[in-house]
Amino acid sequence: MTFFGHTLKAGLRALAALTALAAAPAMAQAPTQATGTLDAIRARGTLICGVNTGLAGFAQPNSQGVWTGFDVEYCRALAVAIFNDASKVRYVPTTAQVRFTALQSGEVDVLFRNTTWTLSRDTSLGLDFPAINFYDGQGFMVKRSANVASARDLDGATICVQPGTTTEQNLADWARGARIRFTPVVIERLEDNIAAYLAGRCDAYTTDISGLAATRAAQSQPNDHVILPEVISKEPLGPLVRHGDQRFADLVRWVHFGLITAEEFEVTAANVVQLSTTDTRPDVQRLLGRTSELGQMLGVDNRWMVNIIRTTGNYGEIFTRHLTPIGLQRGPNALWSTPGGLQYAPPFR
Ligand SMILES: N[C@@H](CCC(=O)N[C@@H](CS)C(=O)NCC(=O)O)C(=O)O
Repeated sequence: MTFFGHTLKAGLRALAALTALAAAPAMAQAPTQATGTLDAIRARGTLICGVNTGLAGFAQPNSQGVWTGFDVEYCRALAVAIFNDASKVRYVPTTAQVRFTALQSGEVDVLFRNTTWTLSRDTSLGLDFPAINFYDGQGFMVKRSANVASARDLDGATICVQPGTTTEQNLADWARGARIRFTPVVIERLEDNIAAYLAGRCDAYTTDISGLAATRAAQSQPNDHVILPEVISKEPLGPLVRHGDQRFADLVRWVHFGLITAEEFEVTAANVVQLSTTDTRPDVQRLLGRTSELGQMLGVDNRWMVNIIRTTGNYGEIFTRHLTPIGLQRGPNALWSTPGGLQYAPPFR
């Protein structure tokens, strides 16, 4: 099976046991819980979105401090659903280790931050994963000058890895299975991790392939770095909300499904306003709120999807704008109707 043009090794464990996460702090009572997250966001006038600390293509502030990227588009889409205004978002950078606490404590309303859905996270953190918006897998990056063609050649290597991630456990599991000895160099901050890899403190850097692609693209000479062909885990990435607020979870989930459905029906940023009055396909009329009150069922305006798509574009447009430039292919993130594609949305009805 191919996966981003890489080989997904059969038989590798899908859901790694996350010993570090099992010891996560108890859920704090989120201040927004009493009235519901959506009401709290409306009362505040701003959506607070937890993102990563800066990953090209996913979430990164530009020189003017404006955040852009795939994850950022999801925050903007959600703000459009709630306020019809993509600027009503405050971005809070979170490291791998603090992200869950930030959501549990109510410091952020939602996380759009390359977070892998696992059983232990789903059950032990007081949080929920409403959707999978990016199917990923863990890989390795090495310097081209090292002349390493396969992860099998990493026997005896030092490998940089970020703590509080699925990455750490996957690495240990994979090495055991492949009978590879390695020395982990565990560094908390993303930028320090990358600096250590670049300075030669580690022979390889391991994380989600998306993170490797983002880091590689951000280098002055991306071609000096090679992402090895092995994909050693499944990393289904998606947003996270607090457990127990189903209304808000539904909204986050259906914003994602709306972006997918718009791509499926070829509704784009350029044509959505026109199609919202002229398209005769019943599915499109419902999606765009012409013959349905689906928005109202979620607690937002019935034209929510028109407003979102004209602002962010559909899923495919978001992918092309932010992830194609960092070298990622659609792979499993193609629509289900395309060979190998897994992105699928239930009906808008
Ligand atoms: N998907 C994995 C890894 C996520 C992760 O945090 N990856 C690192 C390396 S790409 C990252 O995003 N760091 C960003 C940061 O700490 O700001 C998980 O959920 O544990």
